[in-house]
Order: sequence, then structure tokens, then C-alpha cells
Amino acid sequence: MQATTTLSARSLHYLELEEKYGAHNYHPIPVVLDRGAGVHVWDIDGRRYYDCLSGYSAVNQGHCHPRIVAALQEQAARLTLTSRAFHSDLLGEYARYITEYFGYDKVLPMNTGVEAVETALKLCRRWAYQVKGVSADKALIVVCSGNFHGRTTTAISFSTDPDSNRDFGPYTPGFLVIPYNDSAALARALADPNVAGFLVEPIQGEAGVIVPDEGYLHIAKRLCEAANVLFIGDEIQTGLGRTGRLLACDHESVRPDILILGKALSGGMLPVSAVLADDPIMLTIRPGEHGSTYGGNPLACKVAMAALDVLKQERLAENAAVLGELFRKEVRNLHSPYIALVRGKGLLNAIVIAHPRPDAAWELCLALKENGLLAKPTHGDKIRLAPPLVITREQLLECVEIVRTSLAVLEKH
Ligand code: IF1
Repeated sequence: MQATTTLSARSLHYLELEEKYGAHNYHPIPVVLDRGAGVHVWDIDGRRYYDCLSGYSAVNQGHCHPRIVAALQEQAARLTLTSRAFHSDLLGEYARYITEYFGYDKVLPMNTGVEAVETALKLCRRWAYQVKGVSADKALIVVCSGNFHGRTTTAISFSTDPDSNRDFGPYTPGFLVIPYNDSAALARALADPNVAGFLVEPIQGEAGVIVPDEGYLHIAKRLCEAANVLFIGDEIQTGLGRTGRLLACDHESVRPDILILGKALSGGMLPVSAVLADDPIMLTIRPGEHGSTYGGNPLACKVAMAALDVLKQERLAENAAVLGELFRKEVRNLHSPYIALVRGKGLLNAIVIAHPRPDAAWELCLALKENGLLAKPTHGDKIRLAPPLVITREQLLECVEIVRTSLAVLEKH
């Protein structure tokens, strides 16, 4: 079993440049892209692919969405960065827009997802000391095993993935790790009066699209309320329509006390993230106590408003809900001996490969690439399949057909 992957001399040239001059912190699928539009990307030899990774859910609106590009171009030629030393004509407008869009008092704008996660952790600790009354430096935040919240030293301090945290110590203290999808474990952890927050992904993306039991999030929120603990929803990957609702928490009518957004907040144009909360939490940070050079820059504000508008105008969450059901049904109907299961919500799905070869998922991804679909394994035997939410029914069925034909590469010789 060996998927051949043909690379042109031009492609090899770019891979060699990256190998020689770039850090080796990734192991990409061997393809060199130079154009994207909607659900498609093209390699430098003009071959077209379905992008079933969507920049890890950063291009929910599709690659280079014309309305978002137009917003970017217009603002880029006008004013891109003022720093927060001064006001701009866009930050206030954006803050009103996004807080009304999600129903919170205030927003703290940041750039990358992990910066927003770190911001949420600082807000939670600040609230613990100044509102809940936890003793200085004693605040604890509960997280789940299998979590992925970013790559900063603090974020990896509470990771349970050795690849994320091995040899990066010493680690940031103040975190309790409990099993995901285990309400009893959460209830036990919340008995500690020093617990200030529960940071959770509504669906664990990196862990392989782990969908918790129906009701888990709702019960977790109730337990947090009873224990005066903040429910911190990391919707960086699951939010913005990806799982078939605006937020994955919406499936269970859970309103996070602190909501964290990123990725598709800019439609893949530039790093834009945001933390939303109500005044009793948000106002525990006062001038000069947190920020970032680019946080809330006019370019990000303009692009984010366009990206959010596209989500609503084009009803992308609704499309994800309908086509996600279709995707899981069609994949199950393949009845492939090499697919143990398919799971997910909306258009955030993963197939779990069943094959004796440890590199079977990788081999399948190489075959998918040869057949015009880009995806990448996560944690060995799982392949995340998350196309842009603008995908049509016909395109989705074509993706399933590509999966069906590519599975042949796993036939035992
Ligand atoms: C990589 C994973 C996905 C995230 C959640 C915070 C962040 C992420 C739920 C941090 C980022 C990215 C990071 C990227 C690959 C990708 C990823 F495989 F790493 F875990 F999507 F599942 N919370 N996820 O998913 O946001 O700082 O990156 O903007 O680091 O390899 P960021």
C-alpha cells in the first residue's frame, strides 16, 4: 500500500526553500498552493483541490471571499493601525457591532486565538481575586484532558499532549485537568472554592473532533453557576457557524460567561480574535493592564465586521447544519472497512481510520490529494474533514466521491 505523490520540480523548489530556511515545526501534506477561491485552492501547477481543512476553520466564508477582500483592500489603503494610544473611527463601531451580534456587554479585541485564550485566563483570574474573593495567587482554572487552546507557554502548561508540552517546562501553575465529557468529574473539581473558571472546547477539534454527550455543556454551565465559577467557551474553532449554529454552545443554549473567538472572525484574511464578556468580568481590567500592539486595529475591525456579516447574510451556519448531516450519512453509507466511524457536528467532522498500518491516515490523505481533496490527519488515525461553509450540496457529494475512490489506496496488497 503506497500512495504515490507526484511533485513537480517547481513544487520541490518551494519545499526545499522551506526545509532549508524555515523552522521544522510542521509536517505539511506535500502540496504548494498559490491561489484560493471559495471551497477551492490551486497548486502552483494549476491543479485544483477542495480545501477540506479550511485553514483549521479560519476560512468558513470560503477563500478570498470578495466582500471581505473588498473590506480589507478599502481599509488597507486608508488606515491600518493607530495603536490603542489613540482612538480610531472603527474600534467603537466594531465593538458595538460584535457585542450586539453575540449579546455581550463588551469585547476585548486581540489578534491570534491563543492571545484571546490568555486574555480570558487573565480576566478569569482577575475576576477571581476582585469579585469572587479568592485569595491572591490561589485561583484555579479547570481544563479538560485532550484540550487544545494554543501554543503559548501557559496554554501548553495545561495540555495533556506530550507533543505540545514536552521539554517546554517549567509550566504555569493554577490549572486542574479533568476528563472531557465527564460531568461528575467537573462537579468534584468545582467543590474547591479556589476554582474560578472552567475552560472548555464545545467540541475538541485537535483531539479528533470529540463531540461530548448531549447535555454535557448544559450541565457544565449549571454546575459552574452553582459554584460561582466562570464558564469559558473556547469557540475559536467551533464557533462562527462551523458546527451548524452560530456558536457550538448554541446547540445547548449555553451562554459562556467568557466567549473566545478567532480564526474565521476575519474569514482567513489576517489574525483577528476577540474575548466577549459582561461588565462585572470585563471591567476588572483597567487602562494599562492588558493589550497588544495590533489588538483592535482598524483593518481588523473592518475585516471582522465584513466576515461576520457574510456569515449571517449567506446563512452559513444553516448550510453547515444541513450539509453536515448529509456528509456523515453519505460517508457511513460507503460502508468502507477502513472507516471505523465518522463523527462531528455541522461541517466539523472527522473520520477514524481502521487499518493495521500506523500511517494509513497519512497515506489516505496523500491519495485524497492526488484525487483533488486536501485534508490532514490529526493524532494518527483521524482525518478532520472541514470544508468552507459555502460548500454546495453537489460539491459536498463530489468530496464524498473522492473519499470513496481514494480509500482504494488502503487495499492490502
Ligand atoms: C497549530 C490544532 C486546530 C484552537 C482552539 C485556540 C487555538 C486553536 C480550539 C489557538 C488553534 C490551530 C493551531 C494550529 C493548528 C490548529 C489546530 F491542530 F493545533 F489544534 F485547529 F485544531 N483554541 N488551532 O483550535 O489559536 O493561536 O492558533 O490562532 O498550532 O498547529 P491560534
